[in-house]
Amino acid sequence: MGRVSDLANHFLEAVDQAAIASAKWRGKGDKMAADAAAVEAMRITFDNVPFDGRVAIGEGERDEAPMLYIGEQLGCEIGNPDVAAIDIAVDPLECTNNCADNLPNSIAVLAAAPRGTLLHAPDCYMDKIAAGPEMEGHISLDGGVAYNIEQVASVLDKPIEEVRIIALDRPRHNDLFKEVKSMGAQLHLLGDGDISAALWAARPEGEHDMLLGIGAAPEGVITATAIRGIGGVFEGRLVFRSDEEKARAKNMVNDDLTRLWDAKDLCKSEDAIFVASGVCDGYLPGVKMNSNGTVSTFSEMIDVESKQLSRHDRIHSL
Ligand code: VTB
Repeated sequence: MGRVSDLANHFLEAVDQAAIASAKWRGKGDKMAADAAAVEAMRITFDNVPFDGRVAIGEGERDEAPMLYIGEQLGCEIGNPDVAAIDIAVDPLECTNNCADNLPNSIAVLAAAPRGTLLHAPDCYMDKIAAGPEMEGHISLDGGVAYNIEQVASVLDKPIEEVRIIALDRPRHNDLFKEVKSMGAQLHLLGDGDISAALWAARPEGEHDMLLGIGAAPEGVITATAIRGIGGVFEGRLVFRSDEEKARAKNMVNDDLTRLWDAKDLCKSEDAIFVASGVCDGYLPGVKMNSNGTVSTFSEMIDVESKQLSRHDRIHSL
């Protein structure tokens, strides 16, 4: 039985191909076409991967998505008991809006882990907190905004005025913004892309100390996998916009509707991989179309077990 990490290069290829396909749609104002191109490129790549794969988090339910729908089987060894049975949480184009408008931080991204070890997160919101390894055991969503900011200041030994919070720029965060400002901490607002933002907050070279606020739940699972690998804090709690959303979630997470999930609850295995490839410059450099007809991609891989983060600059011939 193989391990997920044995297939790491295939996963890298899948995100690189998705990035290349969607990059052709940068700045054309058509986010649906950009997303569809990424999905198709990723789907084709998976067809040749020697694994028994399944989409745990994808483009939606089967009737909403022609490809990479939840439960879809992937790979060229489906059902073979001698190969690894793997679940994939995929966002073929994270920040579709930004790709359509050629703005920063659009990435093709996925997490892979043994079958059954990634939470089948419902398509709802998630309240999130993320920060670097030094904050482990010192912050929690349950602590509240003021407590968490004070803890960052205390653990990182700096004044509250220098604590840097990143959050999605959404009206639903107005109370959060008021609280951060009333404490005197720095607030950095982000149009889209809270996977990148959480990783900035968790990494020492990032320009933010903590991510706070509500984003999409499926992306929370992908983020949790990455943070398990690089170390740091990630917690999330599902947020529902309607009773219908809540009822759908109940089928997926049983009675855990109000549960506080940490990174190890969302990605339960050490044998997990996170890969991302830049589409538009930002968290990662975007795809470059070279003058000789080749294409350069810039991706990153995080291996949860070895705790290795590696950068991959690759040249593809079309
Ligand atoms: C956020 C953002 C993502 O979804 O999670 C968002 O980080 C959900 O929030 O990049 P809104 O409904 O307010 O946009 C994305 O935009 C796409 O996954």
